[in-house]
Order: sequence, then structure tokens, then C-alpha cells
Amino acid sequence: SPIGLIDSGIGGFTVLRELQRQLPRENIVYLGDAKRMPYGERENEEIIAFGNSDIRFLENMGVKAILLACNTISSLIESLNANVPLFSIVEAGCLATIERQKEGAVGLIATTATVKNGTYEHILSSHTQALRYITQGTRTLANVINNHPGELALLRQNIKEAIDPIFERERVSALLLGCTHFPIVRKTIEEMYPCLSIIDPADKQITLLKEYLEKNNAFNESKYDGVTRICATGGEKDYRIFENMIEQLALGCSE
Ligand code: DGN
Repeated sequence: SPIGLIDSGIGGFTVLRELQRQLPRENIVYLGDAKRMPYGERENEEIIAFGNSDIRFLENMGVKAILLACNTISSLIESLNANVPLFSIVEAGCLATIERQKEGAVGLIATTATVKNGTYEHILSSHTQALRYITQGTRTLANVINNHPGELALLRQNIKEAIDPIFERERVSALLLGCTHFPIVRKTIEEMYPCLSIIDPADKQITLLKEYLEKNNAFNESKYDGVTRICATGGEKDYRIFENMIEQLALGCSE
């Protein structure tokens, strides 16, 4: 059975890329819910209801585990119902941060809901007291990335508005991308802030999934490469930048 992956739009492609790289034999069902995007500016009850309906959809497709690629949904994992294991990108982000840095402050940019829910700080403090996040919510950056690809001036302005307030509070040297849309523009962030070491949780999230599959003997046994099925809500324009990502990802077999 396949691995499910949920995002509120195209952001999960950054996790999908890592999943395909690390586990090329697995079959995958990707659910991108662009129609109801943005999740990150909604009330928690609504995000939970959407998250649960996304999970039901993937469970009906027979998945054996679900990657919550969306940080906003992951920040409410305690309130979600699932019959298969859920892998939270927020948990992965915390572990990736600890591996990178042992003490001091790390910057974190995420959607308003993710920041408000405080799940990153909560999980991090259960692992270490020596490290903390300087968090900054952004209302607009995920939308700009999803809906205005190629508008570089707008993108740079939104990145600046998200990151500069962190520096005003503390001179951090590492920045965690706490929204799956952000790694899509990682290069631009690195060009604008060459002093920052960027943490993208995707790699760690797939490592955790891999460990689970290993432990439970649940790898896909076929010796052929798996198939990725893309299930998308919303109109074609919501996935405007899909085309070039799909090329990058070589999803020849997507449906
Ligand atoms: N990509 C989602 C996340 O990681 O939080 C949020 C995008 C959105 O719905 N605004």
C-alpha cells in the first residue's frame, strides 16, 4: 500500500521530492488541497476539520502511513484522528534543529496559525532547555509563493517582512523553514541572507518514516520504482508552478 502525503497546496512538493529521493520504490498518494488554501490563516477548528477530512481521503486510498507535510496541520496533530501512523513535519523540524545546533536561538518563520499554536516551542522544550526559537508568523508568504510564482520583487519584499523582525529581536545564525512552501524559494532566501544557515525539515521527516517502515517491515517489496499519484483540489491556476516542479521532480507517472 502507498504512503500518503498531505499539504494545503504545492508546498508538500518539497517533501515529496525528498520522499522520492530517499524511498524511490514506494508508491505515493499526494493530496494538495489548494482549493481550501490558505490553511495557515484559519481558526484551529477549521484546520482540524480540514486535516481530518484530508486524512479520511488518504485512508480511503489505502495508505499505510501519512506524512503531514503541512506545518499548519502538524501543529494541531494532537487533535487529529487517524487509523494509520501520522508523521508530523513540526516534530521533524524540532529534531532537525537540535541536530544542527545545541544551544542559543534559532529563527523560525511559519504561518500565523503555526506560530500561534506554539507547537514548535512546545516540542523543542521537551527535548532541550538550551535552545529556543525566535518565531515570526507571516500571513502572506505562502500565498505569494503559491499564487504569484515568478514575481520576484513581491517575493523578496515578503521574505524581508518575515525575516527582518527576527533579526530585530536576535541575531540568529540559523533559520528553520516552518512552512512547506518556503523551501521552494530557499535559493532566494539564501541570496538575501547569506549569513543564515537554512534548516529544511523534509529530510528528517522522511528519515523518521524510513525508520518506522524498517521497524515494521512495511517497505514496498516490488523491485520496481513506485508510482506517485497527485490528487489536487482547486483549479489549474492554483498549481501554476506545478509544471516546472513536476519537470524537476520527473513525475512522469503522476496522474
Ligand atoms: N504549507 C503550509 C504549511 O506548511 O503550514 C501552509 C500554507 C498555507 O495554507 N498558508
